Amino acid sequence: MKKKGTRNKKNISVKAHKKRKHIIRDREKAAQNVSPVVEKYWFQRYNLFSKYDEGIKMDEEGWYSVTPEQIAIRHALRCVAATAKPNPVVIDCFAGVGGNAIQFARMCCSVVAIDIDPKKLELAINNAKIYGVQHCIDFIVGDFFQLAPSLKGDIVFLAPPWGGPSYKSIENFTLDFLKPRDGFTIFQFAQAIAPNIIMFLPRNVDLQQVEELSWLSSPPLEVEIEENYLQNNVKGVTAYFGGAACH
Ligand code: MGP
Ligand code: SAH
Repeated sequence: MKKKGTRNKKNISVKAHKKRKHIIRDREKAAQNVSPVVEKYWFQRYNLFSKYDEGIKMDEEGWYSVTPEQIAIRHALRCVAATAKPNPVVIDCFAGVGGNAIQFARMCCSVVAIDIDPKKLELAINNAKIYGVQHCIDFIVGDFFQLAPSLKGDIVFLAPPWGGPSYKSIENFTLDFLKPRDGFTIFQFAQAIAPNIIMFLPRNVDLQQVEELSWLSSPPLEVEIEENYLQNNVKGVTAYFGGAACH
């Protein structure tokens, strides 16, 4: 038989434990400058980078834009499968804090990581060091549209800005909403680099328009579209074109 009062004591200690956990978490958040916009992504930090606690660094745009690690691994596996080469050259045209570039490098790709924001690439270099792959990545600060004509590679990876977390309030996300230029323009610049293109897009993207991107080539490129899930939630849509599509 339980002694009188045991249950109450247990409840109190569970409550105290929960309170302590909250206090520790709040201190951690404060130490890492977690703003209200970033908070929900901070709670998903180990899905974004499994090595988060080893010193991963982010800025606000990095938090809401980084490709979750398992999805970035999927993109990297598909890159390797798309070429018969042992070290394919992947051009990550909007590299951000390195979520994709790091996984490409871990799969033995040679990576060119471009971002217009020098601060992003500082963070990406820090993050690549944590995964031990900084030596496999050429980091280039610059505007993709200016650099594109001088780039050569096997696969082009495009994860451009979607316009911030409010992207999801748009019912039918047409390619015009992509930043800093519309999706058709981004795709045309990518085509000049290689006919093997991977594009990471919002889950509410207009799929008809995504298919139409393949018509920008003659004959049209093969296209394959997949939804990317993480713990039963769809996080985005990936379109594979040309040699990157499954035949
Ligand atoms: P989300 O929809 O803002 O988060 O971003 P979540 O947790 O799915 O939101 P919820 O409200 O549905 O619960 C989901 C994922 O999309 C992020 O983890 C990023 O990988 C990607 N993503 C989001 N944004 C705003 C961008 C962006 O601007 N650019 C790129 N390339 N990816 C983005
Ligand atoms: N895939 C990345 C996230 C990319 S977010 C990751 O997993 O970390 C999109 C990035 O595009 C932002 O970092 C932004 O600075 C960059 N960007 C915006 N305009 C650009 C341009 N004209 N050229 C290159 N990069 C650009």
